[in-house]
Amino acid sequence: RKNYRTPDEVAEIDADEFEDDVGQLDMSSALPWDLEHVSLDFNRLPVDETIRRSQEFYTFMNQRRTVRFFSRDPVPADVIRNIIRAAGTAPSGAHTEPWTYVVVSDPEVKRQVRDIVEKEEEINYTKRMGPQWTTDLKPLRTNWIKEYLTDAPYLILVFKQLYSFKEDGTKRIHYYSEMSISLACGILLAAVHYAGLVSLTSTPLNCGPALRSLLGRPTSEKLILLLPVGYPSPDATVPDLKRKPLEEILVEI
Ligand code: IYR
Repeated sequence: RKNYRTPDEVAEIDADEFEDDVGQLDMSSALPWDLEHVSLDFNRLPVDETIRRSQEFYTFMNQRRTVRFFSRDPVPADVIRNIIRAAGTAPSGAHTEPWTYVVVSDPEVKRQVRDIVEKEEEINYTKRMGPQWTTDLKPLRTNWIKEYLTDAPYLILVFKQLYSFKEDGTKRIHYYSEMSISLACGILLAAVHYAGLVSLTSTPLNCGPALRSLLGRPTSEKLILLLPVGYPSPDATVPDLKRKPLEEILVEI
């Protein structure tokens, strides 16, 4: 077998994931060669029910808001586990499932996460982000004080696995891991919303390595999303944002 990739093969792999491991290609696929294909379990709905559901789901998802003010009220751990199960149903390149979800409820660890994030975010806001970015953000009234990181009963930290290892110890390439993890994050947000909880999609700049070490994750994993999850505080406010109408986001050809 050739130990190089054809241009077409290279084009199939995200540039940021194409590593210099072509010499390590081996014939053992990550999934079994003789993987069985079974009948699809599919329940076809009457078309009027499909129309109704599509409207209902849109209306429901349109009620989702990013929330920055959390109640300290507890949430059953099984709810969070089910939400993670739902995120884990996302499609992934070559079914590599390139994700690790770290759920933090320990108050001391939440405090340490908050310390790391606030320290970096203060530098972000005052030095790294620059005047254009901070000006663009002003209407959202964010700053580097992150009370939600200790108020919310759970922090979900989503890590992307850049690669993993097969049973025989060889490296398993994770194709399209960035897209796969993004899809999983979308499902995660929908699952939180469906469970009647709120979240805040936060991507703390420059905190990845420190949070990865704090949580004992390997260097093959990269922090993608930090999601406080819980109930909103009773006096929570949100910016009065409007979403683009369909005409602005849809092109029908
Ligand atoms: N990460 C910072 C800043 C921030 C950036 C964007 I783009 C936002 O939409 C919101 C905040 C923070 O969490 O405050």
